[in-house]
Parts: sequence; structure tokens; C-alpha cells
Amino acid sequence: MNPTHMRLIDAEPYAFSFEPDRCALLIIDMQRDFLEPGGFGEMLGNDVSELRRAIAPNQRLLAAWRAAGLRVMHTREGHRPDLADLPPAKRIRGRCATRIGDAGPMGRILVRGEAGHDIIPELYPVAGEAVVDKPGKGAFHATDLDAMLRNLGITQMVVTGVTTEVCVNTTVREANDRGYDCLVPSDCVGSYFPEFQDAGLRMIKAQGGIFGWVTDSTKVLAALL
Ligand code: C5J
Repeated sequence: MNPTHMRLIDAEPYAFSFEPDRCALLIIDMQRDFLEPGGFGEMLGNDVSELRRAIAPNQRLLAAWRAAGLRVMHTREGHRPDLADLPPAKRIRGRCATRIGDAGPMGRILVRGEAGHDIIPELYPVAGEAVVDKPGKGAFHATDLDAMLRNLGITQMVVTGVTTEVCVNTTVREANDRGYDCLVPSDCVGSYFPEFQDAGLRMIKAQGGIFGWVTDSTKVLAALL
């Protein structure tokens, strides 16, 4: 593929003008803490198997994106080992018996450097792919993501990962306010709640694409050939 050639991707509410050399694949929080038993997601009472259906489509998209030589970035939600970047309100939210920073089966919950904080092996970053550690739900809050994107000339993103209504939605909204165009492939994002999966995607594409565009991974893959 010629990365300088714009191509149209079938999407809702209308076709997305894909400019490969200006577009990053941003994979949000595909971490063991959210996708494997014993982590933060399960601690909050969720069934992690709901999220795991997004793994295979992400693997196919990531492989094609890498093969096309395009830019990939990953994010991880988590906190410093001393928890100095963890707002007390976030630590006690949910009033769970086990909290962020406590010991769990995959190490301290949502703490950087612990096994559970790491990205799942199926989507593990390779050399040259930026990994953005974020303390919040949005990938722009308290990170250097915006600076990296601007310095690299990135103006649009294909955003995938988990969860649809929390970190994916927050990031797409933050990106939109900063002037980036975001395309979300519905099969590459996941929610613990089917109704939030649906609503989270509808909120992005409603009102003429108020936050961005929604498609599915087969249409993005077709544009990468
Ligand atoms: C949540 C996330 N759901 N990555 N984080 O707490 O969506």
C-alpha cells in the first residue's frame, strides 16, 4: 500500500477519509488486569470473558497495520508503585474489599510494573511502538500522547481496546476536542456490558459523528491492502 494515498473506509455516519501516513492505531488498555481473571475488572464484579471477544479482531488488525508499516501506539491504565498519582477518590470508588494497589493474583492491582498491569501476550507491543502509561481513563490526561501525535504529524486515529464506554469513549472524546479524527471498529472494542457496548458506539457516531466514526475491522483491513 502507498501510505500517502488517501482512501475511503465505509463507516457510520459517513465514509472516513483514511490518510495512512497521518493515522495511528491506538490500542487502549488491552491489559491483563482488564481481560484476565483476578485483575481489576473482575475485582469490580465483571465477567472478563465479555471483553475477550475483542482480542482476535485486534490481532488481525494489528498484524495488518504492522505489515503496512503504519504507526501503532498502546496505552495502559495504572499507577506508580507509591500510588502518588492515584486520586483518593479513585482508590475508594466502588468501596470494594480489594482496591487499586492491593495485592491480587497478578500482583498489585493496576500498578505499573506488575504482571496484571502488562498488555496481554496476544497484543504485546514490539520495538518502536509507543506505550503510554495513563493514570486516568482518557489517554490524553496527564500523558505525553498529544505531544507525540503532534510531533509525528498524526491527525487521525483508529481507536480500539477496552472498555468501549469508559477508556475508549473518554479517549475518543478527548481526541475530538483536540482536533483529531477517530475511527472506532466495533468488533475491536469491548465492554463488560452488551448494552454499554451498543450505547458507547452509538454515542460516538450520533449527530453526524459528534465524536467520530464507527466501522468494523473488515473494512479497515480492506483499506490496508
Ligand atoms: C476501566 C478502562 N473500565 N480501560 N478502564 O476502568 O476502560
